[in-house]
Amino acid sequence: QESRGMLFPRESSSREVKELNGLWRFRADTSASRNEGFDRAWYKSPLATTGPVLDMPVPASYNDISQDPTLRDFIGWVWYEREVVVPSRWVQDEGTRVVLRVGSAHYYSMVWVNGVQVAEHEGGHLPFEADIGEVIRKDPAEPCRITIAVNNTLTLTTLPPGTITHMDDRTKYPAGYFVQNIYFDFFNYAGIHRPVLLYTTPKIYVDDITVSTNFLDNTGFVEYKVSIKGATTANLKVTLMDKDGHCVATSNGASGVLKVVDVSLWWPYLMHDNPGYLYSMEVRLSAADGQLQFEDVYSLPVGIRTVNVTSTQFLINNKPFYFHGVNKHEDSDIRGKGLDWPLIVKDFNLIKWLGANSFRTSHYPYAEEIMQMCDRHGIVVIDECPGVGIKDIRSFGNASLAHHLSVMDELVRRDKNHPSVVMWSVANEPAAEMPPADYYFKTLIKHTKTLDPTRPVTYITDSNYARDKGAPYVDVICVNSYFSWYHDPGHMEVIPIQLNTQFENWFGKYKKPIIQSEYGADAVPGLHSDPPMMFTEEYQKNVLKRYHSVFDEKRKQYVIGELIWNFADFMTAQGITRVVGNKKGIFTRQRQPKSAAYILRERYWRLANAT
Ligand code: GCB
Repeated sequence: QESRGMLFPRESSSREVKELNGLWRFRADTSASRNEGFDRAWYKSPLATTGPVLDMPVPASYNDISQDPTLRDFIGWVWYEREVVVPSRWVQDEGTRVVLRVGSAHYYSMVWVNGVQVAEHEGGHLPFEADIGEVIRKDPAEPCRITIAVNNTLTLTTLPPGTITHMDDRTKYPAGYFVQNIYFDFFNYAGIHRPVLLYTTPKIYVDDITVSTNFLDNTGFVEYKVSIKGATTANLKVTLMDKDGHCVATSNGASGVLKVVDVSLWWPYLMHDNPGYLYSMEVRLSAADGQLQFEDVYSLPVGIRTVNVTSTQFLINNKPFYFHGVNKHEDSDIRGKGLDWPLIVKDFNLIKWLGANSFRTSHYPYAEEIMQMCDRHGIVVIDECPGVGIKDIRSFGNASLAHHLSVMDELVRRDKNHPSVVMWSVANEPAAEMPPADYYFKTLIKHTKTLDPTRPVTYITDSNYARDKGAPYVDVICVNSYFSWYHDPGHMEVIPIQLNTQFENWFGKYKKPIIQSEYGADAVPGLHSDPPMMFTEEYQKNVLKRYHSVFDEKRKQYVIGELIWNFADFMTAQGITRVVGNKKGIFTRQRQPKSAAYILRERYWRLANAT
């Protein structure tokens, strides 16, 4: 794919948006070859002419929508299709660019418009686009038919990685039987997970904007860079507006610095009584092509803040920030990983009810709509890429690394302007003790810092502190541990000594601040016992309390955060340690509190009031 900006599609006086959410036609390619759709070119004619179709909502995972068990666990290509009425002024005006955008589809996607391929993209969780003006103008009378084929197969070089095992023993398995192995602990939901839409820009347009911010005393600075496409030169006028729409600074040209007197900084909520302050940066392009004049307008929300890391602290706007928050998943009943506004708003209400000030996007980038909510509400984000389950030594090879680097390109391009994002996480629990992990993480972290020199970079580890090959390259040490769960199950009394040792070892060796990036215990809601036993609400509650007393001691020194695993119960692959999913949520999957939620709520509000 050509290098292009990934500005979130926003309407403006020069841009229109048309959402394509709702019902699409759908078919899984269950043929033995798993390739009938390509052999018979299902994209060439309407899907209903080549076989049966189902109704499928977009956005949503397809897995839990039907009663068909083969669709729930399907591996391979599925086909989506719908027709769109394109406004005729979009088609007739050659000066209008028409773009098709997919918010995300898991995992590998190919897109056709009226049978012509327009896009191909590897990776879920991140958006991709295609210009389709040329195709729809070929035959303006034809309805615009969009076909999207999505394949959820994971291999050693995908991110996350996986493997396929073919079962050839005919006494045990039917012909052609195979399974998808994964090395991460959440269900491999698939399909079109985020909104699909069409939007327009003029053919000379603002392609990308990058801002970085700073302040000195009462003056804020917004350094910006705009890239344009469709022409080599254009006039650019940049205006920064405050919340009330008053202009506070202006500039001309493709790059510059906007100076804001009496700046209102972007603060995390709980740290300031006017949190999540956003300016609006309006970029106005005008350019000529022969006799024709083009004007493009794009407005980017901008929060002015700084992030710094010392050997013992995480600083936002030069003030120490302590992460007391959650790890989440994009996961819920029926829609799986599909974007769902009621769920998003409910989750933000629960985050605030808890007094959580932050979350990590475990274990993949979340929807842009969620990141925008974080900006506005002042919720701090550790932005994680889908580098989860890098366990096999072959997944440290050159092809894997090259793909991982390009996923970081896409992630940073998408999220670089969010003030809520304060740190990148390039991976979760990789096999960091393997020899190739040294070069792998050195390269990956250096690359990420080149893409974005303004934010610290980390990855989340569960390796031995002395043998972790990537730790020397991170800015913040993020450690997961499950004392009295995966180790010494049932023995909560070991937590204080083991957790103390954990912190002292890591800090002693690296002299970097530490976040407890996961800890927790499964609790089946409604199971009770005293004395506490594993899987009861009491056990979960008591594990948390024992961790907390150690956090409180180390917080005065170099521990800069604690993120509970997990915000809510979530679906996983089936297995003997998972009772219809992972039950380490402090809320159920339906977002009702377990006893542990009240413990955390009390603690987080106490921490909030102490700062
Ligand atoms: C972990 C993983 C997370 C799992 C969790 C668990 O260390 O990072 O994805 O869900 O443990 O509950 O086992």
